[in-house]
Amino acid sequence: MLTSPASTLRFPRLLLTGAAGFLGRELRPRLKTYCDVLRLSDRADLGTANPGEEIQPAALENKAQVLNLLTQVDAVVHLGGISTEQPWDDILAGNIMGMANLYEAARLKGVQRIVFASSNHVTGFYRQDEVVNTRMPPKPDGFYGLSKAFGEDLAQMYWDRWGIETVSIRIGSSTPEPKDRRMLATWLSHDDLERLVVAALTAPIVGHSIIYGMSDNQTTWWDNTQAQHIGYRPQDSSDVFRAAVEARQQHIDRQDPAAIYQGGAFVKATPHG
Ligand code: NAI
Ligand code: 15L
Repeated sequence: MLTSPASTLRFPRLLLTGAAGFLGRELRPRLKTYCDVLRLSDRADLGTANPGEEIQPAALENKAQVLNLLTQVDAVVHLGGISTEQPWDDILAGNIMGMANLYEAARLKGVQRIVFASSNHVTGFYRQDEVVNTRMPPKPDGFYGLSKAFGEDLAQMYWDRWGIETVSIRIGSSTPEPKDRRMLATWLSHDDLERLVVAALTAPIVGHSIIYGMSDNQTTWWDNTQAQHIGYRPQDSSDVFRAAVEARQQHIDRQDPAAIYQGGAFVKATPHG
């Protein structure tokens, strides 16, 4: 948790999808600071509601459930969906139908701002010796990354046609610490994740903006110059972990696609492992 909140703005009601997941559990107490009521949703168990929380289970592919979910909501932080390379049917349900249901419900219910957890795997087939900016064409490294590219395009269409604003955050690797050499470039601390999500919720005008979710890491493959209007200033860096990570992983196989491409092991992941 941040010692002082990243914004003084308060929303009457925020919706957090994917709230039972890894990042959802991390953001649940943090987002409560920025709203009167935090509506939590997932298809997995969310436990009991704390003060100021309401729990509303939903399957993202269920249009009626998602329509109900968006009732009387001021903004959405959308983390729900498949988060790794999985069989296509699961990705189709959670990330394709789920996104379409979410945005159509937002249109029907008058929700004006969505923060979409996209992924660095939208551009996972760029090489680790390239620096990618947010205007360069996608190069998804699998069906998962492809589904996130679809999500970003859907968000763009709902901005152009219906004026619903989105910040698509291409999250790198948001873990307590960077686990390997790749993550020295892709790491996003949980405190910086909070800063970024709050900046995306509160920036005055965003249209549809894309930003990479990374901390202030010395090594970086991503250029957020085109997203400065979001006002995100990372405060953490993977560099404090560098010596320990390099000591743990001294050898890199330079012929391995996982070491060549930004998506790492995702570039060779199959839905079956
Ligand atoms: P996670 O897999 O732990 O959480 C996703 C949640 O979505 C789960 O609780 C799951 O039950 C729920 N979900 C999946 N399919 C659903 C469906 N059809 N209907 C309703 N709920 C469904 O993933 P994590 O790590 O918490 O990531 C959250 C989001 O951020 C995901 O969208 C992921 O793609 C994205 N992201 C995360 C990164 C990370 O470093 N953790 C990196 C890049 C993107
Ligand atoms: C993602 O998109 C995944 O959701 C997450 O589990 C991490 O593996 C991350 O990318 C990554 O690239 O490290």
